Amino acid sequence: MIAKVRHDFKLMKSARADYRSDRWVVALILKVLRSITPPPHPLPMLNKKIISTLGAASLCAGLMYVLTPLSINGADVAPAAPAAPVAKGPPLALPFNDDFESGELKTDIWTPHVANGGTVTLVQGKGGYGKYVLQAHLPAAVNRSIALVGTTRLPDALSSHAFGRAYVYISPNGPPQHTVLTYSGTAGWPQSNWLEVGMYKGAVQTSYQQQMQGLAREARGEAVAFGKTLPTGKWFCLEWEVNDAPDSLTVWADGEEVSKDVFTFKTFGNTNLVKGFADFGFGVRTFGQVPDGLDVYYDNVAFDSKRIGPLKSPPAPMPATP
Ligand SMILES: [Ca+2]
Repeated sequence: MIAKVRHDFKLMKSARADYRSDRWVVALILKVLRSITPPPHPLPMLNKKIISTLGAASLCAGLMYVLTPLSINGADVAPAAPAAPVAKGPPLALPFNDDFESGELKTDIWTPHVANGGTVTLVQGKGGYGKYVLQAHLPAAVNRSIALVGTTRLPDALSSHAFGRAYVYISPNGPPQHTVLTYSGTAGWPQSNWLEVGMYKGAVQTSYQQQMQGLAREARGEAVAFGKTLPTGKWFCLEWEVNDAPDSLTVWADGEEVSKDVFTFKTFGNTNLVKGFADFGFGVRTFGQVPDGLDVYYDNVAFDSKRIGPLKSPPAPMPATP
């Protein structure tokens, strides 16, 4: 019961809910004021000011609603990043694993999706496994930066049901707004449909995102769920299971289940919403700003048709910075 109340409270706190609620309240206040202040009124000028102020606020809210991308707390329907050459090649063999020991991003597999100062690079000296890990970096105080990579070389065996595993280090912590870590969906991200592992105020936020190109505005949007807190400041094993029948997502952190949800989207139901996993991506993307910047490191990013599980040896800790 308590968990249900906390879950509902988080949903109510979502930007979309707050925003729509604000618009409804402003409209209601305007209606009441107009009904109780028929002309002539003892204080016509005062009421005129109140009504004109609220009217202006309502107009601004309306304009914001029109001009703001459809999903305030979720995916931006506008193109999120300059188009990069899409990595092409035959479907990847399973199980697939990238330990990044190539020292350079394998651009025949991974297509960078970066924008607004976000960067994706292979770096050394951060612990994990071997020499290299992938660093997805968002700069401080920049709006809506993106540092993701994706591959469209998923084999057909993963089209309706897939598992992923990655070693992840989040530094310094989960930002207060919706933050993306992985997506699994149709080709063409961000104008696609996908199941997402993300964060919200440091806890897991998973979602189904229906943003496929060509969809009507009312057919776009998201269904969101919340889970337990993710570790920060340490390497941990992140695992996820995505399923298109029903559309569901389970997430584990160091073997502990931190979220498990089935997504029902508007009137579209909860099965075959994605319509085939063909594009997988990871890194970090946030909506809003991160005051101190944000780094999410990855190593041994893997996917398969069955649960992969942790590696036999633990990752090396990240050395302390002098
Ligand atoms: Ca490595």
